[in-house]
Amino acid sequence: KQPAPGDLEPIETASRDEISALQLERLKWSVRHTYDNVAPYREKCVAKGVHPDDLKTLADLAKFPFMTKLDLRDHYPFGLFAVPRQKIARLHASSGTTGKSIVVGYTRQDADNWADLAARSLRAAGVRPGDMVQNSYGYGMFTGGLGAHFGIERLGCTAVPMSGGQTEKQVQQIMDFRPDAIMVTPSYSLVIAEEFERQGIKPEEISLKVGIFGAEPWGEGMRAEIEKKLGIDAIDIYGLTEVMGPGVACECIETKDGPVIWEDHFYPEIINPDTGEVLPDGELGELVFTSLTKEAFPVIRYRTRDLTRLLPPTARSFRRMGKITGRSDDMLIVRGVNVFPTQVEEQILRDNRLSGNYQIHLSRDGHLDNVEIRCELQQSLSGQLSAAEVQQVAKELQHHIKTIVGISTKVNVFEANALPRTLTGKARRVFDERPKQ
Ligand code: ADP
Ligand code: K
Repeated sequence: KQPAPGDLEPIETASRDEISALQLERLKWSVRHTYDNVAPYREKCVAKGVHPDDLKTLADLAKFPFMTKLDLRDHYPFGLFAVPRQKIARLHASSGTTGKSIVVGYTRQDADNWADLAARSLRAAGVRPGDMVQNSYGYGMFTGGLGAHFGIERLGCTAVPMSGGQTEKQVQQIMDFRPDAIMVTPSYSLVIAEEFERQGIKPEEISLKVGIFGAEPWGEGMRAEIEKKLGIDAIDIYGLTEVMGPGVACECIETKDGPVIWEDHFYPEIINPDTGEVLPDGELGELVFTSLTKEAFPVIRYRTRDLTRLLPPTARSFRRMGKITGRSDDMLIVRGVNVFPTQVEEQILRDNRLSGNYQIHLSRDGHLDNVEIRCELQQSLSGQLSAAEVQQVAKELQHHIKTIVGISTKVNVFEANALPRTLTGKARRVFDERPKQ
């Protein structure tokens, strides 16, 4: 499955020297652009005593301050944009560390670059112009749906904007339209696979040849299962809203050895999450990205909180990233959706019939994540409400979490003091019983 000559952009097979030279030139522009136009970042630089003139080599980037999700929250919604709002062609949003979401923006040029990189990712996955691609990532404020969509069109493919859910319809459309590829979260792809099985459709009767999976961690075991059940090659795509969206990195079908980072647009570093010190390639730490071309929402040393390592180039001249082994914060990923426990907590605290004590239990039911919220009534209400009234409290909380946090849950409301309390230290809120990838 080697790419045909002329399929690749010259930079994908350039020498490391050429890549480093391009990175340095773009990095100087990006740091200066951010310093000049994003006041909160400039203030951080001034406090640290660094200036864009101090950036003479790629290694000098280590002198500059980090950006984090907290910065996005503190300057919600548009405070970190480097261009006037009128120059923003599109907005997207993702989970912040509290109830508020974080907002990112793209100029026309940024959106164009994103479509190019999503198209490059599809090509790396073996998709070619003229192929049909069913896009089963959710459309909306999430970057997944539209990010993939514009990449499909940019490559010259036929886009099927199916979005998530409606599993029977997903299957019927694949059988009727005969798409060559699918883009979807790995966990949902297995639900689709099971619907094929249920209908007695064999892998060799399914038109799909390749699937491009991301938004949540998945391992080699899951890859083997997806490939067998759907009769396809399963490819890993990585991205995050703050840095762009899907297509920051993508695996190549000829090697399937970890997502290739599109280093001509994103400069990666791995740091020790405790000290912030830069680690050599190959060592496990926190992945940090600096955007090299973004106009509207440039990021300098953005801490992803994803734990992984940088690997040497193989199928392309760019470096690869290893599997994500975990996160250095408490963000949970539920069916591809990012969730912070504090977002759930906020909804519980809004209801004064509930005490603030709660637990989040995560399990895997078949292939999908299941979330159960356990909470308890206020002391003063304990024993006072009928079963129907308690049921109503649960129903309302479930509704608020669904509409505001964006995940489906099962809510169980207990009597006061039913949940164990810890006398010392932090209460244990999250019980994640999902199998490790
Ligand atoms: P996306 O829609 O691409 O998932 P989000 O901003 O909602 O974007 O979530 C980004 C986070 O999702 C990443 O920081 C990472 O934790 C996780 N993620 C995205 N893609 C992958 C992947 N291929 N493997 C593991 N985790 C992933
Ligand atoms: K995600």
